[in-house]
Order: sequence, then structure tokens, then C-alpha cells
Amino acid sequence: TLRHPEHWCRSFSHFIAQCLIKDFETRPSVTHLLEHPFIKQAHGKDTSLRQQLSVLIREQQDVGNRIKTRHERINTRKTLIIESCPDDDLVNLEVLDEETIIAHLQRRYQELQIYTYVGDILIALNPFQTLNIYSPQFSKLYHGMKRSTNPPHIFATADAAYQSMVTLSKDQCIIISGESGAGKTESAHLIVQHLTFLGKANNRTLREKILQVNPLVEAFGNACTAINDNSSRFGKYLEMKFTPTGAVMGAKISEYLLEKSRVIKQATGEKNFHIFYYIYAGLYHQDNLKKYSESVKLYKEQFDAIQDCFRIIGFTEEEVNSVYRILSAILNTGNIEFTSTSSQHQSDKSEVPDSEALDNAAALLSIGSEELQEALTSHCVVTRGETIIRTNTVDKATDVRDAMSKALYGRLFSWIVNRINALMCSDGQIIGMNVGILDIFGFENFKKNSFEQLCINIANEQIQFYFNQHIFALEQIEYQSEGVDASLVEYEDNRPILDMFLQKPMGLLSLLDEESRFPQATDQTLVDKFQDNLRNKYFWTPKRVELCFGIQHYAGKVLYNVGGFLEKNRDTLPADIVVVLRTSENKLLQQLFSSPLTKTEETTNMRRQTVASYFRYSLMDLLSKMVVGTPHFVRCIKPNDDRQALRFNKERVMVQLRYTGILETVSIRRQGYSHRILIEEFVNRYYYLAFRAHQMPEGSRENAIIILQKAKLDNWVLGKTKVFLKYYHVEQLNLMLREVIARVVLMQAYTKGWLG
Ligand code: AOV
Ligand code: MG
Repeated sequence: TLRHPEHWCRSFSHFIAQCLIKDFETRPSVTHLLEHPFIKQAHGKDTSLRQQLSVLIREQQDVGNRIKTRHERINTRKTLIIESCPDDDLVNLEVLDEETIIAHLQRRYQELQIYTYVGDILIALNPFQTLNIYSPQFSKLYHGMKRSTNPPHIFATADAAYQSMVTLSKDQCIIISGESGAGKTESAHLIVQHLTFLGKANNRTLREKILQVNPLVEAFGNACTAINDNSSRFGKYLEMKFTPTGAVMGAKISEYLLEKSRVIKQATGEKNFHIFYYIYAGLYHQDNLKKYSESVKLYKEQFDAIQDCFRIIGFTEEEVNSVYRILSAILNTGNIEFTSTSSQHQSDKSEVPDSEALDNAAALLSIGSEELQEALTSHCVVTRGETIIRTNTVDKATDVRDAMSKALYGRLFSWIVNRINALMCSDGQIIGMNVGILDIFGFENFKKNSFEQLCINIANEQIQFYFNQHIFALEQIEYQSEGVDASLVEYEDNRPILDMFLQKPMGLLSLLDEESRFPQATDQTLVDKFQDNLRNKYFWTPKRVELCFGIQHYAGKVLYNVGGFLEKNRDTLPADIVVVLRTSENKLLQQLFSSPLTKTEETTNMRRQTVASYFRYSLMDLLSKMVVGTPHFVRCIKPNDDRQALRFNKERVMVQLRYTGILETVSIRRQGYSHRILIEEFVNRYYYLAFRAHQMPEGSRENAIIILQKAKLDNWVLGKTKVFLKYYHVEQLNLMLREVIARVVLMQAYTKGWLG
């Protein structure tokens, strides 16, 4: 038996203190704890215990105060349950079927608890309303805290990534996934916000700059779609750079596959990129504001905000003006119309009957109007050393016009991103670490889906595959390396679908590239090619709909319309256009069309490269960035399709939980051995269950087995170096330990007369 506090080892007394504090957590103040007779005695007898206690008490007081103030603050606005509780983590649920999990998430959603953990993974339900849980006070609250201290929060995930980057000196990446409109981009903003807070940018300018990066690129890369008013039309990987001590020093963005086609055409009910509306309102509605509609006023405000972004990040006025001129030129180019003029000699000739738009575009691009018209309506062909000029049909001229708009916008976007990177990393060469945040376009399934949706959905397949690798495959590898025979959790492996897309030479993208090389290829020959070569259960061609094919994606069936696939993939920009644009006096424009923009363009011939092959390259590039870091996952879920607050559509949530593999994730976090503790550490932690306190047994396999048997646990496994425990084992062990200790403490106190 225990005689005296002096005999207790350090960790034991520490443990008792924790137990006592746990019991007092619910009390309004820690003074109760200090009043406890045992603590009073211990205070006088054991210095190390006393020290530990005072630290713990102080920590506890801090947390208590913070929770209290948070309570008060939130109660003034919205009622929100803010205390952490065991059911914050799905892994702790007693019953684990779909129904229970859904009911659980629903109840939490109704209580405005949009975040829930599955072990180390964060589920985020879109609240579709502004919650006041993202203020700097909340950043403080989550700063450096254990996960279980506070309710689940996106800041906790950001914090965990930051803390492990600093403590382990290792790059981290936060991977945000979910379908379109689920809340990825918002989550990414919140993560940047918390990381900026943690990184304590010592100069205010840097902090401000970093916070402007997302709004600026999103003005150019986001647009209103049928699903989301602020839908990301490009993939974004934002790396926040930190010094070894954790001070933020800059940021770097990589952009992936901007949906350029939106510049020339939008589906019904959809819009062009935000920036066009902003500049239209900002530059063309200079006079009396009153006569304009609400939306124009709103756009004008946004325009001013973008002006600020440019200025704060450090773009020069000349640069910004050039950007506006190019954007305005694109708007005017869209208005250039062609009509066909058939003369005796030439039947396929087009001309521009009304030259206003053409003249405007040319003037804004600082090129000659006639030269531009010529480049649009004719093209040079070189045969046997001779240059022949051929005229363009109306259709051809329209295509050239659109190709020019797309090229202008795409290159402008890349230039802005590169410029931001140059401006954000001034002291770039310092060795540091980073936290990368991946926010791509989410899985899309519209009424009509085209090449863009295909690329977007393939990217999402890839991210899902990465998730599976980490959660399921790698865990199972650890079992194997430890020689543990674990019942493997079955999960939907989407590898076959990915292979169908990406394999060479018979994958869908390769087939598309091959067909794109044939000038005679048509939509029909493309579908036929797919049909002949892709024979598996993930691909089919519907009988009744022409020129369509279906794909069974991990997230559901999608029907794609092949119309325009070939053209979109070729993405050709006639040399005549490049030549005329290079004559521009606008420095920025010269830059866009002369020097290669990025490394990739230097090494590969952009003009020949198809979108599909560039896309494949980008995906690999993205993955190579991600795999070097330790991943943290945020799974965004869309609770309804009407964007309504507090509306929880069970069916919709169920589908998303299924295809993201959340249920399996809960299983593997539970069925699998979620706790893997080094044998020595295990013995050290739990030996009081089988040994006397002063025995201090050696951390051997034998002693571990004695403890496990004494605790009457089953289903545990002893690996080569680790004890593999189920999540509930740990709970049981801790509970037993607490009881044992409580008994001992009580006995001790009683025999010593401490209880009076
Ligand atoms: P996404 O990034 O996942 O879609 P967003 O992050 O743009 O989706 O979220 C869509 C909308 O949901 C936002 O514009 C907000 O109105 C709302 N929302 C999301 N998260 C929150 C939050 N935490 N608090 C309040 N409102 C929120 V896409 O880019 O289309 O795949 O391609
Ligand atoms: Mg988005």
C-alpha cells in the first residue's frame, strides 16, 4: 500500500492530480480543488507534486476562464453549445451504424455544432449562415490546446498542423475536400486566418498581404455556378511559409487548371469570372451611384476591395492598369461579330461589319485594329517554303476570337499568381517550413457536363485516392510491419477508376489526346474510340442519348457530353494571333506572349501540349508537393442543396458520408487498433493496474502482458515494438486506473486522517 506522497513516482502524483482536476472540471471554480483535503496535505508535503499541481491548476483556470468568457460572448448573439464533450468525436459513439451517425450529426447541426471529429479527421458541415466563432478570441482559445479541450473547430485542425510543424520541424499539408458548395474555400480562408494569427507576422504589412492573397486570386478564378455563387474554377495550393521558430514569412500559390472556357461561354444561370463584373461596375459606372441597381453597387464595392488587394500586395499602378486594360479588351473581344461575305473567287470569307468592338479591343491591347482583324479573319499557311494567306470562315473566325480571349485570360491569371508569389516571398531564400492548404474545385454533376467537369472530377478522384491511401492503406502497412494480423477494413478503392483515366496508353485521357491529333476526328469518332477501348464497369455509353458517355465516379454517376471535347483539349491558339499580340506596346501583354511564363512552359512546348496532358502533369506536380508533408484532412459536407441554414437533408448527408468513406473511417479508427503505444511507454503508463506503485516494473513485453491480462482485456495485440489497442481499451484502462487511484487516495487520506 501507499504510505506517503514522497514514495509516489512523479507520473503517479501527476496522474492523481489530473484525476482530481477532472472531477472538479464541472465545478464553477478551481478553489474547490485547492480546498480538497488531499491537495491541502500534499501541498505541505511534496514539493514536486505541489509544483505540478500549481501548473495544472493554472492551466485549468485559464481554460475555465476562457470557456466562461466564450459562453458569455456567444450568449449575447446566438446560443451555441460550446463545451467539449465525448461525442465531439464519432469514434466515441457507442452504436456505430449509419443511422446513429446521421442522427448524431443532425443533432449537432441543429445545435450549430457544425464541426465533428472522426479521430484526427475533421468533418465540417456547411452552416449556410454566418457564425461568430471565428474571431481572434477564438484563435486564442484554440491556440496550442489539446484537441479534447475545446469543441471541434477548423482552428483546431489548423493549430494541430502548425504545432506539429513547429515541434517536429516537418512540412504539413491540410487537404480540404467535399463537393461543390460544401465549404472548402471558406474553410481554407479560416485556416489561413488562424495560421496568420499563430505565425505572428511581426510586421503588420506581411499579415495584411497574406490575408489579401485569397480574395485577389478568387476574384479572378471564382465565378457563380448553378451550385455555388462563389465557386472555385481552379485548383489552389497555398503554401504558408514559416521560419524554424514558427513566424510566418510569406506565402506561395500554385494554381491548377483554370476553367478558361468560362471566359467565352457560360451555361444558363451561370456567370463569368467575378472580376469582369467588378471592373464593369468599377470602371464604367463612374457617375451617380443612385441610379444603379443593388448588384452594381455591390460590384463597385468589390472593385474597390480588389484595388486595395492589388495595392497592399504591392502591384504597381502601371501593372494594375494593364490588367484592367486586358480585361476590358477581353470584354470587347467577346462583342466582335463576323458575317460571311461570299465573292466570286472566295466563298468562305468573313468580315467584321461593325468595327466598334474590334477597334476598342485593339486600342485597349495597344495593337492595330486592322492587324487584329486580319489575324482573326485569315491565317497563314506555309507550304513548300511559300507563305499563303487563307481566309477564315465565320465559324473559324469565331473560334480564333474565342481562343484569343481564353489565352489572354489564362495567361493573365498565371501572371497574376506568379506576380503575387514574387511579391510575397521577398526574403525567399531563408530555409523554413510550410503548411500547404489544398482547396480545389469540388466534385460536380450538372445537368450537362463537359470536358471541364471531367477534369474537375478526375482531380477529385485523385484526392479521394490520396485520402484512402493515408487512412486505410498506410495503416494496414503498419500492422504488417509490426507483424500484426488485423482484420482489414474494407473500403471502396477507387484505384481502378483513376487508372481508367490516367493510364498510358489506353487510359481515357491518352485516348482523348490521340484522337485530338487527328484533324478529321469528330465527336462521334471520339465516343467510338472510348467505347472500343474502355471496357469496364466504370464506363458506359447510354443507348438513347447521342454523343454521351457515363462514368461511375467514387462520388456518383456522371453523364458527360463529348461536344467540344476535342477542341477544348487541343486548346490551340493560332500563331497569327500571337504574332499580332507581340506587336503590342503594352509591356504586360508583351510579357504574356513572349517569354515563357513558368518552368513547365520552358520545358514543354505549350502550343503542342494538350490540356489533358498538362492536366496530368499538374496532378502529379500537386501530389509530389503534398506527399512531402504530413497530411491533415478536412471533409466538407453539404447538408442541403438549397443553401438554407439549419436544413439537414438526411439523404444528401448520407450519400456524402458514404462516398467519402466516413463510415469506414470511423470503423478503421475503431475496429482497427487506433491506439498504438510503444511497449515501454505502455508499461510506464499503466503498471499500477498490476503492480505496486513503488515496484516500477521494467518496460518489457512480459510486463505488458501481465498488465493487459490483469485488466481482463481481450482483442489486444502485441506487435514487435508496440501494443495495439482498440479505442475502447484505452477508455477502459483509463477508467480502471482512475478507480484504482481514487480508492488508494481515499484509503490513504482516511488512514492518514486527512479527511478529518
Ligand atoms: P466550395 O469551395 O466547397 O465549393 P464554398 O467554400 O465556396 O464552397 O462555400 C459555399 C458557400 O457556403 C459560401 O459562399 C458561404 O456562403 C457558405 N459557407 C461555407 N462555409 C461556411 C462557414 N464556415 N460559415 C458560413 N458560411 C459558410 V466549389 O469551390 O463550388 O467546389 O468549386
Ligand atoms: Mg471553392
